[in-house]
Amino acid sequence: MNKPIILLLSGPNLSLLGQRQPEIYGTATLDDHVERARKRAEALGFTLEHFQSEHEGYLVEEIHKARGRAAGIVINAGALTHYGWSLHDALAAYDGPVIELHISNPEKREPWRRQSVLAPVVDGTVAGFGSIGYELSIDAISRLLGK
Ligand code: CA2
Repeated sequence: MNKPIILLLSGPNLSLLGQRQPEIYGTATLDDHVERARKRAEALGFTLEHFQSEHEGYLVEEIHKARGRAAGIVINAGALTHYGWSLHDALAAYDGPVIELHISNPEKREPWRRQSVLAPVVDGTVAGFGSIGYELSIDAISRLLGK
């Protein structure tokens, strides 16, 4: 039988992780984070799919495609977290559990990072735990699905 899918979405500039600002984001690359999430998902009986884009509309399209297909979504929308209203609307139309994920803790940073337009349409937020957050987010989706 096919394993349920968890979709991990990565927004703008996350492709640069590991190259700059290690004091904020650590030294791991996006591939490193995805592999941590994949290992955890597989250990819990899921298949992980990952999609990264610098463009809001491409992320919206992936959320649409996830409807009826993916069991849950983990999204680190990058700076779109703070103003990406089309992501808010797309997630509002998605039925499964959604976890908002941040490597840093936006609450401790600049004031403009303290607003998340995604927060009203997600089940919960994991922030400030660095790469551990990727595993915690997969755990949260699994628990919310009752596994
Ligand atoms: O802490 C997080 O995971 C963020 O979602 C990361 C975003 C930021 O805009 C959010 O406020 C919090 C930034 C993504 C990575 O940006 C980089 C820029 C240059 C070099 C490395 C990473």
